[in-house]
Amino acid sequence: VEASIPEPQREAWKRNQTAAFKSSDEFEKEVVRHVETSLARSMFNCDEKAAYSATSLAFRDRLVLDWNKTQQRQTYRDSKRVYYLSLEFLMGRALDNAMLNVGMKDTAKAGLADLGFRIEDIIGQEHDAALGNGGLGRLAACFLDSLASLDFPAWGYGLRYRYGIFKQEIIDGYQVEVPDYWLDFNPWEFPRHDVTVDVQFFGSVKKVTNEEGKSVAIWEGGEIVVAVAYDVPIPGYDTPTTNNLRLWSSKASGGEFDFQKFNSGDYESSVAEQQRAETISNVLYPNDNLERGKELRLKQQYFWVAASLYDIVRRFKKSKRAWREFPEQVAIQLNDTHPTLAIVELQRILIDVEGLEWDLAWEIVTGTFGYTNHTVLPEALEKWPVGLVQHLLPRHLQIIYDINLFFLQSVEKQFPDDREILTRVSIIEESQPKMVRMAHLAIVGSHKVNGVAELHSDLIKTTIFKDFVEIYGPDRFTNVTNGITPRRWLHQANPRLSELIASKLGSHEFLKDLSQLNKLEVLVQDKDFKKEWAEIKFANKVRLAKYIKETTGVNVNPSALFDVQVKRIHEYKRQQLNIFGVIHRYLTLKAMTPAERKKQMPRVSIFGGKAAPGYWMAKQIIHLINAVGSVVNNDEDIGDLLKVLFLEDYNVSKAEIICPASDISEHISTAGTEASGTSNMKFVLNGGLIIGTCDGANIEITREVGENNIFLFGNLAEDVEDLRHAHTYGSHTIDPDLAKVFEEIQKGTFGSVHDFSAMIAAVKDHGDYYLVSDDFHSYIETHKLVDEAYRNQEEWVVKSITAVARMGFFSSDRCIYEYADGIWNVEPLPRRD
Ligand code: 73E
Repeated sequence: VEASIPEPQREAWKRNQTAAFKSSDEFEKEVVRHVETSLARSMFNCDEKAAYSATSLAFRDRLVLDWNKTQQRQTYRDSKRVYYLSLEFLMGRALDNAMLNVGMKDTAKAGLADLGFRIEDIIGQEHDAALGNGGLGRLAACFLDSLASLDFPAWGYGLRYRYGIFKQEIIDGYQVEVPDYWLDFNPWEFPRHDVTVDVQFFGSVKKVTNEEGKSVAIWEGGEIVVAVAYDVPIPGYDTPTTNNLRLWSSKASGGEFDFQKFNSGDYESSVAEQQRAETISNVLYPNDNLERGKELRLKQQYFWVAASLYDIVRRFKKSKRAWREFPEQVAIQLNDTHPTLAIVELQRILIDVEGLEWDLAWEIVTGTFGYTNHTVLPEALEKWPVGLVQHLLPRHLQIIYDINLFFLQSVEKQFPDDREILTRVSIIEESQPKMVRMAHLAIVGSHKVNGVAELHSDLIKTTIFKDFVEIYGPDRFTNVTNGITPRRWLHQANPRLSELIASKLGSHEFLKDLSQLNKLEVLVQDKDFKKEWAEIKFANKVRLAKYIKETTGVNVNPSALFDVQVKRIHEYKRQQLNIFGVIHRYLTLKAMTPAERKKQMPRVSIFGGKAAPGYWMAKQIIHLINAVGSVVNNDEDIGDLLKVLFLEDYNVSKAEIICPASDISEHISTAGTEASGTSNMKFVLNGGLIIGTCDGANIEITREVGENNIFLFGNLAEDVEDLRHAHTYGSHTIDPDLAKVFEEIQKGTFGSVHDFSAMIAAVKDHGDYYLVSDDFHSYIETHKLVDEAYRNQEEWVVKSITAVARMGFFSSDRCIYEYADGIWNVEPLPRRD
């Protein structure tokens, strides 16, 4: 349909084109206009929420102009695009980010002040967009920021959950989950009621012979759920490129409800059908590093994958190119195995709908997809019962079996004498019930598989995917070490540090080329610079102390050493090791004379993070932290020497306050379990040092910042297996200091002996799978080194500056260049003025 305006009328359009505001006066005009028209309010009822809404709408208008132009340019140039498929996008707040990325925060600040508002209060009104659990979802958000900032033609595809990750409340020391209804007022999304896709579920497959005598499959019957697109503009930093994040929402195919059923008196069933359809995009599964195999989760996956692929294929077909060119125009990255059905869906579209031959279709499919693995934890590896897939997606199961057949045939040819390898690599696990192994399907259907840090990428090649390295050779496997966007995690979260750096480097260019931070290193001798550096850290700690006071009522001394562990609660991340260490510190302090105590370094131990609602042990860990806090924080012998806090509802916007305020942060997973970690990078980039194990990206952080600027401890990944074996089959002795900690807990010092007994038993009686006891001694000793190092403030600041100067590698911009080069084969598409 021709919708474009005819030539003679275009002059009028050009004359009337919307212009973005350029001054604070123009910005104010826009805000007032939005208050008065979009919100139908006036200066007599404009609260902070309304001012936030109007400010966001003013910025949204700006973004939309750039967004439209970017999309027009990308369509016109028709170069290769990247599609990032992720079930999670942990975006956090958008307004502050939009203001900074378009370079208009100062303008807005002045304008808002003139209208009677403080910009921080306005920014603080926004509800986080929390469509993710943790690192995997936040990584997707950082990648979107980098893709736009580097001018790549790229789209994100995800689900528009009505409920994001739950809000955490702590009641009597226990986690309580409250639904996160975040869509009340969301100015950042554009419903596209005209962009819909019908997604089919259930039904059956019929084989028929077509006119050419070819047997073709017809998938028929079942039910249709409609996917509606909601688009979110993603502004790049210091560039007009504004990319698109498309989130799908589900609705019943009958529209509001089925009128026929309604008229025939079957009102209830028509409403029920609508509700069933809407359920699909209703809620984010709150599990991090855990797959529970729920049917609705598989429905979510297919719904989102089918809608996204339909959209991508539709866009490709507009270019009228030959199908073989598809991989030259389209790169699709699978963020973990969650979107693996996309491989099967594209094969289905090509053979069943477009009539391509299997081999050509399969070449196109494998040329298109890349797969990122994020975890080796067995409980997180996705498997779906064959019966469930058969029921929900009968045609897809057939295609999976065919993919597997051709794959196993080729493996058999390659290794004719090895029957075992076929069982090991098969996409179908011959268990009771049979399962589809999604990681195997993802590897077979992609041209590149990558891990997210060097150790992790090596581990997958030598453990879970070892056979596939034999089959495909090492080149199919690669590493892209994770990164973070310096725009949000330095410039936005720590404006004073960002400005100090900019003043020394002469510009803000480092925000687009983080390697420039290395020019700071010569300044470690500059007294004034060091003083200012330390002052900024202190000011950030004062800000956090104020937040702690407001939210917990506890006074903390900002001069104390702030020790932070904020991340999802998981046994492998070992918050239990941390809290046992805190108890050890408490007991040590209690055993001292007042004179000895005076010589100790004051500590504030800060915890935060959510436990999956069904993860009982993680919830007990939260409970113990809170229980220890209420004893220690009220102990007069201890005073400021030790405070223990659990900060409720850790999320992206809270991380922006917490990261800049840490002196030391903890990244202490059992070696070989944390694929990368990304908060380690955020803390170091903000001038905090870290205590960590030789795991994930900690190892590369050490390589970059130098061993003197990080506190490493604990057993190495290569020794874990033997240690575990020894726990189970040898004699298992518990570290004596840890044993004392256990005794104290069991005495009831922190209440609830019963509640905490399982945590102790996991170490003492159940094989200490996470090596808490093995690492306890070196953990405690390393904390002593931290205390000692912190006494020498002069030296500490040198370490802090040196580490920041060497963090350039961990920008997510570097990741995007590596993906673009090594996996996607795409180039940026900057504006040509
Ligand atoms: O080490 C982190 C990594 O930094 C890893 O645990 C996390 O991904 C981060 C980004 O690469 C991760 N999350 C999940 N798997 N790995 C996961 C699995 C299932 C559901 C939700 C999240």
